[in-house]
Amino acid sequence: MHTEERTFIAVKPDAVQRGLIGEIIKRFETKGYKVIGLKMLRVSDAQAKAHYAEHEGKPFYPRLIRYIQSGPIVAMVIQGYGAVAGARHMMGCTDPLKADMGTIRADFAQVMEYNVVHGSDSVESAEREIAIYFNENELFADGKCMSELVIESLDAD
Ligand code: IDP
Ligand code: MG
Repeated sequence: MHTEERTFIAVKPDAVQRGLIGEIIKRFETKGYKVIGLKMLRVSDAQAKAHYAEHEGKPFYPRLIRYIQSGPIVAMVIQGYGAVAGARHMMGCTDPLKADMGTIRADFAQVMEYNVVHGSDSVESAEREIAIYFNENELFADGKCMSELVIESLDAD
């Protein structure tokens, strides 16, 4: 049986500051992924540490923690078929200089220290990262599609 995946996406502080929230969300929505969770927040010390635990000890780690806490982020969970790899493909690789043209990082960023967007790199990371930022009751995966809603409301009359 085919099942949809969900993945954690963050519009990073530089992109929020530059007014790119809508542009970035739009990319994922127009691809067809469903936004099932969305919030703006300041990343706490504990969240930053948990999110980037795999990078602790690397030379860029202190700067990365400062970056993710340098202003509010927009955290979201999106859902769709192959959404983890699909979203990563749409983001482009970590270094915007090497990202394929047309990807979010190639189109909106110059350097990897400010690469505008985060996306989980596996289904396991996605579930771990979602839990850092969202409670399950903040996710809305069971929404009916528009045509169902229209039929329901027309039938109700
Ligand atoms: P990803 O965001 O493409 O998954 P990761 O290797 O998980 O890339 O690194 C997390 C974030 O840390 C990157 O998005 C980038 O902002 C930053 N970063 C990664 N590698 C470097 C580096 O070599 N120098 C500076 N910043 C880096
Ligand atoms: Mg990563």
